[in-house]
Amino acid sequence: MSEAAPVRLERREGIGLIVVDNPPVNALGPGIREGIIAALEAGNADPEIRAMVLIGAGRSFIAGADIRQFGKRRAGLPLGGRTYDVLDRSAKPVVAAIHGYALGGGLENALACHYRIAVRSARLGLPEVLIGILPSGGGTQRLPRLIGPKAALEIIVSGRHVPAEEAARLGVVDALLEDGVDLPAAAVAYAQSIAERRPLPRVRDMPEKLAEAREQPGLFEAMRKSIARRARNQKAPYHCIAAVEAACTLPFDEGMAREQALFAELENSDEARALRYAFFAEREAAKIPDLPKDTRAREVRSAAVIGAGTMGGGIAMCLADAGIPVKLLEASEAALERGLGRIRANYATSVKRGSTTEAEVEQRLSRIETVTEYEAIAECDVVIEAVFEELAVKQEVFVRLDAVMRPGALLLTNTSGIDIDAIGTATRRPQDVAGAHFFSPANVMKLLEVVNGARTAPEVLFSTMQLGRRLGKVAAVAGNCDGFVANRSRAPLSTEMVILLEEGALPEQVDRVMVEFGYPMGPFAVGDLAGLDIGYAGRKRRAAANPNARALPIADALVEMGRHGQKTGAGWYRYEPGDRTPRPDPEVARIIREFATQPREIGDTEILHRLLFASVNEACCILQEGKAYRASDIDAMWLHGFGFPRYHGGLMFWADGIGARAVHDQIARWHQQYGERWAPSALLRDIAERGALLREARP
Ligand code: T1G
Repeated sequence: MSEAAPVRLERREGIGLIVVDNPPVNALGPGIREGIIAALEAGNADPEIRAMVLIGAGRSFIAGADIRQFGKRRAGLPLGGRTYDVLDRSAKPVVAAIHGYALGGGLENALACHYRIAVRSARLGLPEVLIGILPSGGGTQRLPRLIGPKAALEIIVSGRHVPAEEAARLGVVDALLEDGVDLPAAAVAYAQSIAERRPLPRVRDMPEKLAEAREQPGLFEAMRKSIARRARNQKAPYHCIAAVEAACTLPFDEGMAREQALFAELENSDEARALRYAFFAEREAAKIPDLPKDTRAREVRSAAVIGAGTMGGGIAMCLADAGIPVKLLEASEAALERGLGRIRANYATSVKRGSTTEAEVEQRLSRIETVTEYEAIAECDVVIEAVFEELAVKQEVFVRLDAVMRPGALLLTNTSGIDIDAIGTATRRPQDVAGAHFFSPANVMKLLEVVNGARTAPEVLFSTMQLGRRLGKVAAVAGNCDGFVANRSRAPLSTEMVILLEEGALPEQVDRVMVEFGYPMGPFAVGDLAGLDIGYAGRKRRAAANPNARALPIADALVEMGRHGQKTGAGWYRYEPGDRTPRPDPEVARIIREFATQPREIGDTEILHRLLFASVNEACCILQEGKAYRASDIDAMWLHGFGFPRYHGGLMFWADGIGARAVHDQIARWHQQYGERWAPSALLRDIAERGALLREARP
C-alpha cells in the first residue's frame, strides 16, 4: 500500500479522477472498494464535477480482487462489493481508463462504468476460472450483454487475457489510445466529450445481444462438450457456463444472484484452494531468500546457444520469442541447417495451431543467427550450453567459452543432471557459471530450473532467474545434486512405476490411474514420447556410480530389444506408423510376466500412492539437504515441468490433502515391506509428528 491514499479523487477541468493506488497491481484489497464508493459518491455530490474517470496508478488498471482474501472470513464489503451498484446508480458518467491489466473485479468495475477506453498494450479478462472460481462482480451478466454470449463464454471459460485491440473489435472497449499517451489527460478529454450525453449507457440495460443465445440454443451444451477433456475433474469451468446461461435466461438482478450462488459453491472448493495455492507458489518460487537488496540483474541484450540439437533449438526459440537476438553455434553448417530445420518446423506447427503468425515467425527467425566460430559469440551477454550430456564434452565447451566470452557474461549450462561445480571449475570464473535447465520441448515447457553451484555468484543466480521470467518461464532455484530438484524428486516415481509391473500391474493400468488423476498422459506413455534409451543411459550411469541402485530388468529388457519408444514404433506400447496413439502390446505383457516376482491384483489407490508418495518422500529429502528453498518451489516445478494436474495444487499440496501423518505411516509400512528405497525422510517424520503441512516445509 503506497503512502498516498489507496483510492483518491482528483479534480481536473471539471472531471473527477478516481485513482486506485494499491501496488503492485491495484488489487481490490481491504478498503479499496470502500474507497472507490466514497469517491464516486463524492464525485456525484460535487457540482463542479461533470463526469468521472476510474483509473489505476502505477503500471496497471485493477488486476482484480485480492486473491489472498479468498477462503478467509472477510470484514467490510463482500468480494463482489457493491462498487458495481454504485457505478450503475451514478447520475454522472464514469469512464474506465485502462492500461496494463483490467482483470477479474477490475474488468467488472470497468463493465459497470458507462464507457471504457484503453491503451493498445492493455490486457483485459475475467481469469477467475484459472483460480477455480467464477467472476462474482457481474462479469458473467454484463459481458454477454456487451459482446454477446458466445464471445463472452469463450473469454470467461478460457480465462485468457484479451489484447485491447481485440477487446475493441469485440465492443468491450469504446476507444483505443496509443501506448505512451498521457492516459489521465486523454481520459479527462474523453470524459469531457461524453459528459453531457444522456441517457447513460448502462450495460445492465443492454439485453439485445443476448438474443444470440436464443438463436443458437445449443451454444452452452456445445461449450460443455468442447471443454470435456481439459476440464476433467473440475467444477469452475462448468459453473462459468451456467452463470452465462443465467444471464441469457434470467432478468439482470436474478442473474446476479445466480452468479453469487455459483461463486459461493466454488470459493472454498478443493479445486479453488489448490489453484490459489498454485498461483502464489509459482510467484514465490521467483524469490531468492536472503538475496542482498542491492543485487542487480546483469543486462541481457544478446545471447548465444551452443548446440543446435532438440534442446538447443528450443532454447534459441525461447530467446528469439522474447525479442533477444541469439547466435546459434554448431561445429558444422550441416548441423546448423538441421537445427534450423527443426526450429522452422516447430514454428510451422505454431502457425498451423494459430498461436502465432507467419509474419511473427519471420521476425523471430530474423533474430536467430547461425555461427560456427566461438569468437563470433564473444560479445554476447549470456551463453547457454546445450551439447551432449557428458561431463568431458561440457567441460571442453566451458574451457573454450572461458577463453572467448567477455567479462561478466553469464555462462549457463542446460545440463539435466551433471555436476554444475565440475563444469564451473573447468573455467577461471566459476562464479559466472550456473545451471539453466530447460524441460523438453524447451519452447513449450514453462519450467526453468536454475541450478545454484557452490561458486555461483548471487548476482548470477538472480540474473538467470530474471532471464527466465523474461522468457515467460516459471523459474525456480535448485541446489546442485544428482538430478537437481525436479528430476530427482520425480525419479522415485519412475522407478516405482516399473517395480509395480514386477508385482503384476500393467503399463496401461498405471497410465489409466494417472490420467484419471488428471495427468494429460500416463508416465509410461510419457516415457515412450521422451525415449526409453535416455532413462536406460541414466540407469547405467547411476549403477556404475552406485552398485546398490535398484535395477529395473523389465525396462532394460525393452531397450535392449530396441524398443526405445515412439521413435522406434515400440516401447511400453506399440505405435502404428504415423500414429502416436499408445496401444497395449502383448509382447510387453509377456516380458513383464517373465520378470514378474509375485504377481498380484494391485488396486488403483495403491498405484497412485506408490508413485506419488515415493516422490513426496524424496522431496522431503531434497528439502532436508537444503537443495530447494521451499516445498512450494517443488510444487511449482511439478506443475510446469511434469504436467502435474494444476487443480491438485502440486505434489506436496496434494499430499497434505491426505495428511503428512498418513503419508509417513504408509511409507514406513512400505519401508518394512520393501526395504531401504522406502526409508522415510527425517523431515517427513518430523512434519508428521508436528502435524504440520508438507507444502510449508523448508530446509
Ligand atoms: N491478488 C493478490 N495479489 C496479486 C494479485 C491479486 N489479484 N495479482 C497479482 N498479485 C501479486 C502477485 O502475487 C505478486 O506478488 C505481484 O502481485 C505481482 O504479480 C470479484 C473474484 C496481473 C497478470 O486472477 O494474473 O477478481 O510475488 O508477479 O507477472 O469477480 O499477477 O510480488 O509478492 O504475477 O506482471 C482475478 C491475477 C482475481 C489476476 C501481473 N484476477 N494476477 O502479472 O506480476 S478474482 C486475477 C495475474 C476476482 C471478482 C473475482 C498477474 C498479472 P509478489 P505477478 P506479472
